[in-house]
Amino acid sequence: MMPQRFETDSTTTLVCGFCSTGCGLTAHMRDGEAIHLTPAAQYPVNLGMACPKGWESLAPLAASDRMSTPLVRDRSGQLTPVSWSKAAAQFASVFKGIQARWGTESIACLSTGQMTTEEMALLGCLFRFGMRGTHYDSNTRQCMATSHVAYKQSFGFDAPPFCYSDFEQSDVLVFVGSNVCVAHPILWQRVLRNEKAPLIIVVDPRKTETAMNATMHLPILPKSDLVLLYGTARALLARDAVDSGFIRDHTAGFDQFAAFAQSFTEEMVLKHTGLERADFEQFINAIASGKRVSFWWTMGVNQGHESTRTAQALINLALLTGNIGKPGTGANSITGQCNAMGSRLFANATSLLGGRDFADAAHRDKVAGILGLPAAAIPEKKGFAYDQIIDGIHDGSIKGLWVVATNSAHSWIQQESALEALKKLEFLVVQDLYSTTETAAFAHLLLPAAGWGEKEGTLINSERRLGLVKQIRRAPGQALSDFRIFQIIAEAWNVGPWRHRWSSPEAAFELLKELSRDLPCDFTGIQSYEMLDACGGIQWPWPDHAASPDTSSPRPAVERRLFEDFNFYHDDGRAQFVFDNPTPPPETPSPEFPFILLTGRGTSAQWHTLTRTSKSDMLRRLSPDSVYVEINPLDASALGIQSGLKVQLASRRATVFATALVTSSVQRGQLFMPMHFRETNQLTLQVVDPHSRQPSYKYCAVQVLRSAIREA
Ligand SMILES: Nc1nc2c(c(=O)[nH]1)N[C@H]1C(S)=C(S)[C@@H](COP(=O)(O)OP(=O)(O)OC[C@H]3O[C@@H](n4cnc5c(=O)[nH]c(N)nc54)[C@H](O)[C@@H]3O)O[C@H]1N2
Ligand SMILES: Nc1nc2c(c(=O)[nH]1)N[C@H]1C(S)=C(S)[C@@H](COP(=O)(O)OP(=O)(O)OC[C@H]3O[C@@H](n4cnc5c(=O)[nH]c(N)nc54)[C@H](O)[C@@H]3O)O[C@H]1N2
Ligand code: SF4
Ligand SMILES: [Mo]
Repeated sequence: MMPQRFETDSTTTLVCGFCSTGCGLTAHMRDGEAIHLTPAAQYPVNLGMACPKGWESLAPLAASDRMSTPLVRDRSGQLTPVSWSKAAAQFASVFKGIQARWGTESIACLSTGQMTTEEMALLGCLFRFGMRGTHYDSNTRQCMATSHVAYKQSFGFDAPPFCYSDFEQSDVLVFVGSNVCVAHPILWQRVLRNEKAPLIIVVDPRKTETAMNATMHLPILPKSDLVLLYGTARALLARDAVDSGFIRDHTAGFDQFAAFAQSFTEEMVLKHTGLERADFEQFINAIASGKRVSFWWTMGVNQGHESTRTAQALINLALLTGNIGKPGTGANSITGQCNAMGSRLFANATSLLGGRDFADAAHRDKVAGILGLPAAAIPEKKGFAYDQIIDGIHDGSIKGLWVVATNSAHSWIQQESALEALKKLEFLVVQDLYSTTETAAFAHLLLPAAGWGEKEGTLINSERRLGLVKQIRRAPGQALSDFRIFQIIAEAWNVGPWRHRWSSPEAAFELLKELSRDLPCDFTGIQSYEMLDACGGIQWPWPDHAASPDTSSPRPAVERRLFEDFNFYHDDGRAQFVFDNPTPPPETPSPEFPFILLTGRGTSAQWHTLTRTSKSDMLRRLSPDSVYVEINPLDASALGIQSGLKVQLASRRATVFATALVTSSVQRGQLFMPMHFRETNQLTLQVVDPHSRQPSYKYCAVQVLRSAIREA
């Protein structure tokens, strides 16, 4: 059933379901169904703009490979449609059988940053409290785990401090490992609205679209960021270009950090980063003389073998210079998926709901009280991270896996190992929109999910803004919202009466509000979905006591940043300097594998593993149709390679073929492949950061050869 309240509207606004920018899209309705989308002119995020994916969001919903019934794979490998009651009964009996034979810890779940917060919270409770599953992680591990750990250690809570107007109010913007022009094009539009003629500095081994549009590009050698940032701290200290008052009053660990940074001399920085002295000096000058300096980072930082410390090295620079809590400043991690932030707070995977601690009995009691659970139902430990789940399948300790809204067989690092793991499983359940994903090919049971636009709930964007998604289309056949699927599974499993509190997305939202109460993310002041709708989304925090008692419709300011009072979330109110010695990547180039392979986003029209964006004719026309590898002209000519030629690429894991694209946007000795084609992760090596366990997707050693044979 379509929710009554939107049925008669001719237009309605909802938040985009692709990236974390969280643009508002206006759906133009006819007979209760959206027929067209346009960017919402009044929405405070995108101010009337949208990228091609946003405009084309309806196309993936109409694709011919949408699943319309649950499907069970028979012995011959054929998929047969079954009813929801049969599917749910099989789900419960097979997983319970595995737990009975191999122990409760023998099942695992991999979820996503692409569902609503209500859905991911219900899944986290169902899997961890109801099914007693210990090992539960999600694709936000591939993406945001580093920022999560970095902020938690540095600020005391996982709290990206910025709002998007900081792009417009900064006079020096430093983007590290962030290709905003491609990955967050509407945020780049916000940068272009900055009237201060800002310095825009891009730190990236590649001359990306963003670097080409910047004032300055620092083409550092891959994974030399940590040395660069510590060397920058040393140089700022040497010039006394630091905010001593701020450091004294609001930080901890400065003396140790200042002493540590002394060994990162200019010579060392130049040697490790490959930068010119003049460029490094200009970088220091820009930060030292900037009045409002903001530091932004994305996957070039988060995906690395020492990523947490790299993110914290950026946080340290903001703390050193007092660039935090003021307009146009901040140590700002830009998130990736539409609900990465919801996942960080409420997935119930690595931290207990609301960013709490599984090991803390008081936290468990609090959550149990709100959810109507016996406290004993809440486990005292967190489970395996994604890489440990894959390893657990390999070593036989995990036998059953439930994959929800992620395409592991394509996006996980060192793909062969992931594929081998999926093949080994006794039972794999995949819950997706499509039956044709690389991961679905291994599934024993497939559950058809409604997609974005076919269901209701909230998403949290990069600037902590909760926004509403609405049902503007009917899901095909018997496909159901993930929320409804979790309810059906909870019933089939017979998890107990607590499940009745999760009677609808809106009821779940009330639980989330209670779970957020008195935490830094408190949003108890958001009265309803209607209030979110009316305000154009609301950023956390918005506690109920923040609402002014003398107005009948208390509304928060449209954009708010954190730490304006310079009070951080550690018990002493101070932000912490965190640092560590840099280490080399585990696999470096060798005579046999002389190139470093960089990976990342290719175009604004392509989303991840392409299951959604390849369904739009328009987006396909804006995308390259097969895998390519970018190579520097000098390397290409030494190898006799021209643009358009098929080349053979090999790492110690695999050999693949790709079309060469000769371009000076990559440096000598480096190659770049987009992550959107499955060949890329066949080459990568499973290395994770020790603190966040986020994979290092952007560094491995490969060779490239002219190919004698064309790929079949
Ligand atoms: N069109 C589109 N937009 C997207 C997505 C998509 O799939 N398609 N995905 C969304 C998601 S989930 C995410 S997480 C974001 C990702 O957004 P970004 O992180 O901006 O995108 P990437 O291209 O993965 O990586 C950014 C840059 O890191 C650089 N890099 C590689 N190694 C290093 C290094 O050692 N140091 C430094 N400083 N830089 C390095 C790469 O050259 C690349 O240009 O995009 C979001 N937006
Ligand atoms: N080499 C390399 N690999 C990378 C990266 C890189 O930079 N380089 N980046 C990593 C990053 S940052 C990320 S975030 C991951 C992304 O990796 P994935 O999460 O695997 O990528 P998606 O293609 O977004 O997969 C989402 C799946 O969920 C389905 N889906 C969409 N909406 C819904 C829904 O509402 N319900 C359900 N049930 N299903 C839905 C889609 O059809 C799709 O199959 O990739 C990582 N992999
Ligand atoms: S920038 Fe991101 S949120 Fe905005 S329309 Fe594009 S994909 Fe959607
Ligand atoms: Mo991501």
